[in-house]
Amino acid sequence: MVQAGRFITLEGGEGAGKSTQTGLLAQALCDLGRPVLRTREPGGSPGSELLRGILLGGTIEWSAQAETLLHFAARAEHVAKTIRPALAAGMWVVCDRFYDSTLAYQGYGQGADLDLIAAQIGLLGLVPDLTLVLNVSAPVAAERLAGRGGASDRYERRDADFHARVNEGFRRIAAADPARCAVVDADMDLQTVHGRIMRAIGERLAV
Ligand code: T5A
Repeated sequence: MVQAGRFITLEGGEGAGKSTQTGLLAQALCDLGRPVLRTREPGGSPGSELLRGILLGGTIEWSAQAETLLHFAARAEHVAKTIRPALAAGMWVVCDRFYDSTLAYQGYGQGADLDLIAAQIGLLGLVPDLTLVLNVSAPVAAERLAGRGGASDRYERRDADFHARVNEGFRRIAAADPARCAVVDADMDLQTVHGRIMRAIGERLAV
């Protein structure tokens, strides 16, 4: 019989180091002999990657409600085509961002109706087993993003007040659901943060 898979999401503001930590976590789980699927949002399936291009690029300033629904359209496709089949096959799915990002960015950041987002989450019908919320201070995040270089996307170009609201949103989300969310201090070096993530996984999921 195929064992049930696990669904782990990583969340946080810009420069928190989610993408890097998603990679380290996926590798560590592989090393422990788990079948792992690493994925990301927006994206993670062909249709969702198409919507990612629309959401991150371009010059259209969507209404907060339209932007919320575009993220959920991408997510519905990602869940149906990638995440659910992997979980059904017993895989550990490690996902860089999920619905908490819509709550934080479109809800707390852009002012979209939080009840509308909650309704979309309900329709999705998939809750992560564990959400790691990476918490980084603004100066450290700014230094990392400057060090990384490259072109900024539509969200990174928003002002400091927007990013402060997003970070406050993540704090509220984690505080409201401590059974699902583990807050990880992400200001330290890569391996220290990775160690904290592995400790949180060990405490909350049987690895
Ligand atoms: N979005 C997404 C919404 O608005 N609503 C939604 O519903 C969803 C799903 C996605 C954007 O879409 C928005 C949020 C985002 O703005 P993205 O390109 O996927 O865009 O961007 P991010 O998710 O923000 O990912 P980034 O790659 O830009 O940032 P990360 O993942 O936080 O950081 P990472 O790992 O790339 O690291 C950044 C740099 O810092 C270094 C890394 O090497 C890299 O150079 N670094 C560290 N350096 C020192 N010490 C550490 N501990 C470090 N960790 C990382």
